Amino acid sequence: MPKLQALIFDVDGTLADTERDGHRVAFNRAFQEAGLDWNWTVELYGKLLEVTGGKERIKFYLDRFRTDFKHPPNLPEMIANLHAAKTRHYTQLLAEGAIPLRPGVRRLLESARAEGVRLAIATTTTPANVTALLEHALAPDSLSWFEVIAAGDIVPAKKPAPDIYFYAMEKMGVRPEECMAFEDSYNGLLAAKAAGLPTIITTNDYTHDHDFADALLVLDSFGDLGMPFQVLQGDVGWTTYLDLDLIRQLHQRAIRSSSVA
Ligand code: XBP
Ligand code: MG
Repeated sequence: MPKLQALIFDVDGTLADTERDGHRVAFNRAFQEAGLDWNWTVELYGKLLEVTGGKERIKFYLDRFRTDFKHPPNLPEMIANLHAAKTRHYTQLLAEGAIPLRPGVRRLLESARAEGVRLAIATTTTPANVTALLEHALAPDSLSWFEVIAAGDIVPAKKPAPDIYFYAMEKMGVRPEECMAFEDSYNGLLAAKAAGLPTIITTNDYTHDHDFADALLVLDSFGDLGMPFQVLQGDVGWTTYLDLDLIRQLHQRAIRSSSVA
């Protein structure tokens, strides 16, 4: 039976609640700086999250919500410039310590390292954003904790396409049945499942009502000592936080029931 070798983590919404107070704020700062009257409220941003990737999200906003906006001849360049400014604002916010890791994330990553379980990242966000989050919220040297950081435009098709997971697994030389994926959203779950990975979901304010029927387990957080998780779907017995023992149990269960490719 395949053994669990690697944990592959999504970033936004999974390692940290970056969307509402991080990405959204950074987009708005970039729009303001460019003299645009675009303002992404907390509620509107929830709808925009339907599309992953910042550049793709700006395009989606114009197509769906700003049909009045007269496209300049160089729209892709305009979007790329706005997005570069947004990345600058976002990484600045992280450098100021605006976004902490979610409960249990540090504990889980540290225990995986201690036990020699391999780690990787598979995210649609820009690589600079991952670096900023890890260095400021986890540890200055924590980029090196991850064997592969698969991020952003490294693959042309973003989540829900499985490509970013295929990329990470290929770089690590592991098979899907040797991994566990961690996601927070429907698009993320679609990507991981299409890559054949058993997936554990940790929900947040933007994603708690997504369809997670295909997930192995759905939690409201990874939980921690003194900060138990709520189990929204799945069976964990008496466990109150996600640790490697529970992940291994769930992995074996998934393999046995052949619910993964
Ligand atoms: C994350 C995203 C990202 C960020 C913005 O999705 O959708 O687009 O919101 O990042 P996931 P960029 O958590 O599924 O990876 O602006 O750098 O693209
Ligand atoms: Mg996510």
